[in-house]
Amino acid sequence: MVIGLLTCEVLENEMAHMLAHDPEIGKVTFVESDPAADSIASLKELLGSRLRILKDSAEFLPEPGISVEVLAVMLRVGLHMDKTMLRDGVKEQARILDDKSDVLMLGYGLCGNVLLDIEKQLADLRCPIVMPQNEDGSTIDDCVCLVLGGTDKYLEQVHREAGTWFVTPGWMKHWETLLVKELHCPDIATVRWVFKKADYKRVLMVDTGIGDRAELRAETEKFAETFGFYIEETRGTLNILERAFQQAKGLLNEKRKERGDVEAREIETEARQQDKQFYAEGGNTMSDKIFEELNHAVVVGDIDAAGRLARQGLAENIDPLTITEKGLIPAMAIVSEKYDKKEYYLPQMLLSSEAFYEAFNILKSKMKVESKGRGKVLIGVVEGDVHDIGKNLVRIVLEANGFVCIDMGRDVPIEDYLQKVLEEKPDFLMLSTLMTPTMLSMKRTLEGLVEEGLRDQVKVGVGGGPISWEFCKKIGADFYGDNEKEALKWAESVVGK
Ligand code: B12
Repeated sequence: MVIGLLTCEVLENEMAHMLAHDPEIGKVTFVESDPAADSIASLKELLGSRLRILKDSAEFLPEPGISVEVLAVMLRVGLHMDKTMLRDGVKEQARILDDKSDVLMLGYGLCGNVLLDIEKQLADLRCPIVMPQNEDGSTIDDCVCLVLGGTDKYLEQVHREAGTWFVTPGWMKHWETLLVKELHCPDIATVRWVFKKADYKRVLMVDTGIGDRAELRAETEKFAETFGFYIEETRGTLNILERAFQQAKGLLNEKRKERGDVEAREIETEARQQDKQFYAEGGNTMSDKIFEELNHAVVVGDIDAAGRLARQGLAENIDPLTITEKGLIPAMAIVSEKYDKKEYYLPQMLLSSEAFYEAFNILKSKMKVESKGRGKVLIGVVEGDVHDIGKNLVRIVLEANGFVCIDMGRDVPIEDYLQKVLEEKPDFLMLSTLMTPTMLSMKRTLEGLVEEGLRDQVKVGVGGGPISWEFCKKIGADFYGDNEKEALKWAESVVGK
């Protein structure tokens, strides 16, 4: 009987090691694809005649007389950069493998909750699905968590130093693809700049004991030197991966006994509400040259021009609020749209944000707004997480629309939020996180507010890739927003437009 194994290429070394050292596996068939090329080479060495290579999984036929056979497909690591691509890629390949297998193992974690409920979404498949899990039975967060040994170990490390780049053989091999190609950074200097912006300091080498340790260390040293990080090492584990594979084999045995089709269940549809046209279109017809040029400067990320044009506008006695409304807000809407359409990537987004603030800070100093503006917002990324691009975008849009924002930054300890709520008495507390392990910090911040008797004083909004309305309600927050426009819409509805 057949275990269909669908895995990300970042785990190729771990998978190859696991398959090669399991004596129960009679045959491993690898479907040839770009990402699989290297693993095939190392598997050939490890598996010898137990390895078979096919061009297409459609050609696969199980070999008679073999009790455990593996049909493996590897997907490229670059899918991680785009939520829809990753979800669709995994779903599509799982469906193909389902046809040829008895049990499916997904060599993936929640990956920022992109694969949360994937079993439900694939409920119509014949095969039961197994994914690597923490000891408590929850799905593992991601490949880093998998080799570290669980969410607790991940949190321990990010709380020690949030600005950590985790290194496994897979991450080390693919860092250039991920950081240069997929993030669309033109060169290493831009990657260095992205890391610097996020305050990265440490590279943590996770040694699982497989592969060539000296080679991994040498590569890690090169990486650390390139980006000016210090290196630490920690012991990793393959236990979680192996446990999942044992579970898949267990299910194979059960199936062998039962042999019967899995009842088809309804596929749960994605219910993400797409925001409609939000920004007023009429406001975008720029007659004034300064507005037009300022918009252009922000869109192309020309920091100097943005500052110069803001000053020029003030010198021509144009109201700073009008300059913001006509020269900056439409620009950020364009940037956001370009990002959604994949015309822009992170470096461009960061540059446009900087150009925005260059102009906005000049204008802000001349604005006659009440000290609280339309409302006071305390905003930050939760403890343990340094992903801050999304939070910055939310802040920009709120500030540009007259809200006063106190930016707490990233990796912010819970006590700091509580202290600031007490001191500043904001109308809103907006919390962001991009990683599933640090969703716990979000929950704890809400608990802290309740414990300190501060919960009723402030409306709490939450957001970031893995967050959902369900989670928002579970932790007792008031609002969840999928993007900066929703955040603004909510804040406006609370304060009354
Ligand atoms: C860019 C990025 C990075 C950059 C971060 C640069 C920076 N300054 O932020 C770099 C390359 C440095 C990086 C590092 C790492 N990353 Co990273 N990264 C990403 C990536 C590709 C995009 C995130 C992003 O900026 N998106 C663009 C912004 C505009 O979107 P956004 O953040 O979602 O924000 C919008 C909404 O969510 C919402 N929103 C956000 N906050 C809030 C708040 C409120 C209140 C509201 C209402 C709305 C709201 O509005 C925003 C604007 O529209 C994601 C994958 C993905 N597609 O999300 C992975 C991802 C987050 N990273 C991931 C990982 C694993 C890592 C590393 C651990 C890798 C490693 N080997 O070390 C490290 C992190 C270490 C650490 N300690 O934090 C995983 C996390 C998995 C998990 N465990 O949950 C992800 C999900 C990739 C994946 N699919 O596996 N990363």
